[in-house]
Amino acid sequence: MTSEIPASAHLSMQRAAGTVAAARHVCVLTGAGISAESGIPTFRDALTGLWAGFRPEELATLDAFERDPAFVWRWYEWRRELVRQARPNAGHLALAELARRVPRLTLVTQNVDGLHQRAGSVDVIEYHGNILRDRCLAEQIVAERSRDAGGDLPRCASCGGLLRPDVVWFGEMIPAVAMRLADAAAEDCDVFMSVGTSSLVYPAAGLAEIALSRGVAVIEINPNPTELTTHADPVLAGPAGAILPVLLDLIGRN
Ligand code: BV8
Repeated sequence: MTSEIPASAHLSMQRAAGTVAAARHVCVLTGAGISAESGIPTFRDALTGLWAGFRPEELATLDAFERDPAFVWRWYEWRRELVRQARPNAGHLALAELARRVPRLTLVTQNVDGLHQRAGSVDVIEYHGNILRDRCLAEQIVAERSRDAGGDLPRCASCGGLLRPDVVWFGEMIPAVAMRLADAAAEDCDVFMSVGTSSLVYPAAGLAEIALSRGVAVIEINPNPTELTTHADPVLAGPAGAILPVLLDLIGRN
């Protein structure tokens, strides 16, 4: 066990490893916390500097974008640069390896940073989109940037309209396929793991509730208590980058 995991957690870790090792289908939901150790501020920490004082719900919205696209793009370009410089951490890598050790693993992420894919995870369900992709505001499709657009706002190469980041803003629907696949996994899994999320944002946070309603084990990995903590068992209180590799190691010995 690493020093970041208190000795009191050993029993919980063993229980969690046994539950995951015995599962036919593991469903994992990750949030901003799993990317924190890659240097990407968690969603609620991302509002510093120029954007301090804004709540995510105020900035990550279509209204905010339509009101001041340049201001919102500056926030996204700042975050894109952090994502480009980031590397997957031990938590991302452990989940990619775990998928190779259990019969079936569905990975649903609220994160828009693409780090799970860069860690080797496949078929990642990007529940809130991907910050590195552009989407045409008018055509509602992923689009290339026009190279000859003047001004400071990126424009669509095919129609010349405004581009927006290909993420799901507050008040917007989750992409239908992502929603359907994630719901199906929460309905079918034998164990649900909630990793690095405050469990505040819906409908993503509702996935754990589906698993709880079915009576399957819901394991939480988070250094802090969340809305889910009182319902989860076991709760592995610590950073994902420390907990997940140990869990993987214990599973490997099962
Ligand atoms: C919608 C993309 C409706 C953009 C994001 C009930 C049902 C349905 C909707 C609602 C509802 N109640 C309220 C709503 C509305 C809203 C909502 O949930 N609001 C919240 C604030 C109450 N939901 C929506 O608007 C959703 N859409 O409902 O549409 C609709 C219906 C019909 C027709 C049209 C529309 C859309 C929500 C998606 C918003 N987009 N991201 C972008 O990134 O810019 S959400 C955003 O929050 C990120 O994706 C982020 O991942 C996500 C959740 O946050 P967390 O990941 O949990 O991050 P957070 O910072 O909160 O927490 C980090 C955690 O990590 C902490 O717990 C910390 O302790 C932990 N941690 C820190 N370090 C570590 C760690 N853990 C492990 N290891 C570490 N080292």
